[in-house]
Amino acid sequence: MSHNHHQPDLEKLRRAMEKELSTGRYTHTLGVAYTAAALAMAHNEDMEKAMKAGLLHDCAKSMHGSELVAICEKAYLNVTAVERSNPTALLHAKVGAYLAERKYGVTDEDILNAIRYHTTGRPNMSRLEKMVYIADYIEPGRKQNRDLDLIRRLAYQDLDSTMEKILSDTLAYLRTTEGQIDDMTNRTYQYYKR
Ligand code: DGI
Ligand code: FE
Ligand code: FE
Repeated sequence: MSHNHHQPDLEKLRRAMEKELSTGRYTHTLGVAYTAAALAMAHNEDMEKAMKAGLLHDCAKSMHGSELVAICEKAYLNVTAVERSNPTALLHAKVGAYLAERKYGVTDEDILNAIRYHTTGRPNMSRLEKMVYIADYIEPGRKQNRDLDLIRRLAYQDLDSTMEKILSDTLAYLRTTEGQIDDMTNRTYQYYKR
């Protein structure tokens, strides 16, 4: 079969997300998928994998915190105290990776990790993981984040310094909120800090 037989696959995932997510979250999802694809073009990486990860990255985002915790317990996925304190922010990524595999049939471990680590990042990320993490932050629908124009330009030039900047800004933002900082977020920043 031709190389294009992957396309219906993407179209199927897009329709599934349109059904699953709120209008606003679906619009964000398309923004992340196309931004991840553009980053893949700029960095000579696999565009289709970037689209797939982008389309699925928030697939668990419409679930309630209690539901996210219940899925983790049922699937024997470890839930830390910090994750339990803010499941919507911190568990939708872990559960999203689980659903991407079990419900949406993704087998590629790099795509699953890009979904799993899209909120906190992790040390020594793959290029796909970094592109999805970054696309989530810079997609065209994002307007609040500081220095977005600078970060958007940097993203097409240097993935690692973009990670450093986003993590530094995210940690600064989190310190102004009630939210507990996940140890993984700190570790990712330490890793990418020059
Ligand atoms: O799902 P999105 O809203 O598209 O974006 P996201 O998955 O990157 O992040 C959801 C939120 O999680 C976002 O406001 C940033 C926040 N976040 C990132 N790291 C941490 C965190 N929140 C807490 N409490 N602790 C963290 O370490
Ligand atoms: Fe998310
Ligand atoms: Fe997102």
